[in-house]
Amino acid sequence: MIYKRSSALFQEAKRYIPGGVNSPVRAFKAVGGTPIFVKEAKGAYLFDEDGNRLIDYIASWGPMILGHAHDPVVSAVTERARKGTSFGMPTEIETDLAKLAVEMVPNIDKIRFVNSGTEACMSAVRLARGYSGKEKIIKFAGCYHGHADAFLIQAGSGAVTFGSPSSPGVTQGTAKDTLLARYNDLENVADLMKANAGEIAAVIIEPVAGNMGCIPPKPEFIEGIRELCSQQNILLIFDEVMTGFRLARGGAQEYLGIAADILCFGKVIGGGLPVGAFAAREEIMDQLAPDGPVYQAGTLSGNPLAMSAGLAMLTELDNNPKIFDSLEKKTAYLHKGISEVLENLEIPHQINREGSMISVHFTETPVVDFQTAMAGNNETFKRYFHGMLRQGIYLPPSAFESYFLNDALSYEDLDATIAALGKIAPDLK
Ligand code: KE4
Repeated sequence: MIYKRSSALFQEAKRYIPGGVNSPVRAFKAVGGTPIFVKEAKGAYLFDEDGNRLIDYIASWGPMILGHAHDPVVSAVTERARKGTSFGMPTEIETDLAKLAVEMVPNIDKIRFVNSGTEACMSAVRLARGYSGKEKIIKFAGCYHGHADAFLIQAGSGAVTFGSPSSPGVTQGTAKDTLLARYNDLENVADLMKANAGEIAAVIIEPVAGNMGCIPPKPEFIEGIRELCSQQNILLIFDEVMTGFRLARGGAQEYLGIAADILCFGKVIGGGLPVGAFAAREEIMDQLAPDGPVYQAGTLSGNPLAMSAGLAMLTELDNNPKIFDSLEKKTAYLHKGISEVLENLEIPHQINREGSMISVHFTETPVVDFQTAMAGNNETFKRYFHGMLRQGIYLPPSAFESYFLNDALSYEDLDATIAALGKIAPDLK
């Protein structure tokens, strides 16, 4: 593997773009080295600027669930672009995508499109506060809901505490309204609710966490939160930016069999173009401007070009519901293969998997929350990441990310991935 051109492009990018990237996780800070610049992609393969072909396990961090440059999506976008890309006026295609999403996702009557998962989650929290008249929210350490101020909060000292800003620029004023809980610890959530009775507008959670690596909810955890929220008149927000249209046709609500009050989407719903969305039952969504008092807006929200990609993507998924099972089977196959290689070499590891989300952690301890995810051996992870990259396998460049399989991956690709691990695993001991 040579990365000469990627390295040169990265140097030039750093002259004009902070850190040389438009999103920090792409910069390889967690694993070292310089990021790979992609020239193009098709199906399960990335083709980088140095002519290397890489088997892709991030799928643009989720959106490319059917593989890159999926023909029906490409044709829809190409055709639509010829008619104009954005008008700042309503178009029929927005209603077409809204109707399909409402059909596919349980417990929602209406949906509002925005331009990213961050916007979706940020708007969902404002809506929850506006609808309930309460100001505090509970989020979970290690869960990521985008870079809005209310979410960039780390736990202070102690197990149950008010958050403190985890980024300069986030004010104490904002932080005081974000309470932090531990994922998979229901008692912790109940304690927080008790200590802030009557003040909590919503709990926002990744129903299957993907930003600490993949962390499945323990049995009864999400159900328990659902019950607590219902008993205490707190809205439950499922951040389904990752899980939506990936874990099942109806996302995590269908997969887990639990109803949330407000849903956030991103990634897959845009088919690779910038689309986020938030949705709920009518009495909540009708609080939104222009009919309701809760303001939310966006110049490019629902633009027909992005809608055409999202509509093509969701139509493909809706017409081929077997894809969810196919993806789950491929992920289970990969899980088994990786586990066998690492077991045989007695390399301490945990593999977390839920549907087509999976992650590998180099630690003896089960990874069930942010703290146990942090305990993973990052030096081993770095060797794992770069070893696999040299073998032509592109994994997420951080131990705190989930892999996202795409259905263009063949079993030969999965075998090649497992064989690559077999080659580099002795270096991980
Ligand atoms: P965006 O604003 O990046 O579209 O979505 C924010 C977001 C919200 N909720 C969840 C559960 C998410 O995973 C994300 C974004 N995911 C990261 C990957 N961990 C995006 C990659 C990046 O930041 O470049």
